[in-house]
Amino acid sequence: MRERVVLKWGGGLITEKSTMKTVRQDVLRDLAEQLEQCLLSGVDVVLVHGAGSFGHLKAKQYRLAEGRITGSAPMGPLTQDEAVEEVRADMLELNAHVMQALTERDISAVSLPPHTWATNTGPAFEGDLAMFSQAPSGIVVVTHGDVVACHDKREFGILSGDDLVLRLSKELPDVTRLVFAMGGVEGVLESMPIDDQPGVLIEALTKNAMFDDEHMSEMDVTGGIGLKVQRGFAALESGVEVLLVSGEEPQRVADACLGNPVRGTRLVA
Ligand code: IP8
Repeated sequence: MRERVVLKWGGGLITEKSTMKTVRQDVLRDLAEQLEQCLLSGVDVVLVHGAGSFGHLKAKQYRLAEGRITGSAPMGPLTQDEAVEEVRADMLELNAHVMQALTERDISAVSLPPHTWATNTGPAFEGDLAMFSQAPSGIVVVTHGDVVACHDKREFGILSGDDLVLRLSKELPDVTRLVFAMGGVEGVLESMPIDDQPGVLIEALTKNAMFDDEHMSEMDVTGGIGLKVQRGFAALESGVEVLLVSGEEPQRVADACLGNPVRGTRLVA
């Protein structure tokens, strides 16, 4: 039985976060090459990607994480319903870039966008995860953060890729590792980078340790690094190794996925 890794490509890594719908093609190409290495080394990968500037900016403007809002002043030229449709379409467009990068490395992959199979938000979202383990070995199943329907009065909400990776890590058979590939940092930092000083990397992070919970709430509708750490500890408790590494430095994502020594943050019990 091949081992399986759940890998998240952060939205802030694969897109220019503050410029609407801008893909970092060179980063995508490099990440796809590292993913290919994992497959060739006998490790199956379930890939989840974030939204970056294809999701957060519009979702923020139209307050989609809060669900249906009635009686407020217009939030822009679109209605909330139109914004839901546009963000879903934008996420499909980003997903198409991800799939294209995989195809260019001859990686066979299948995409399962959450608005077609998941409802409700947070770690207890509903949806059949069995589909993710039914793909033959060597095929990468891909999903992503999305706007999903909710069963309560919110009607819709944002399902983060960080909630998807937790549930996939816990519920799919044979998952040994959960790897978060991030942009702009080498892992979890003790304190904010100041001027040209990079900030101090925490190599082993315990649950109660303090860290720099950088969250660009003016841009992000989900939880930033704090959410990754929280979901990471929940995955660790079910016996999965959890690493947070830079997706911008050569080889680190592949090393993390393959269990090789790597610079980054490892969560420890
Ligand atoms: O970037 C957010 O997913 P995340 C999804 O994985 C949207 O938290 C549509 C903003």
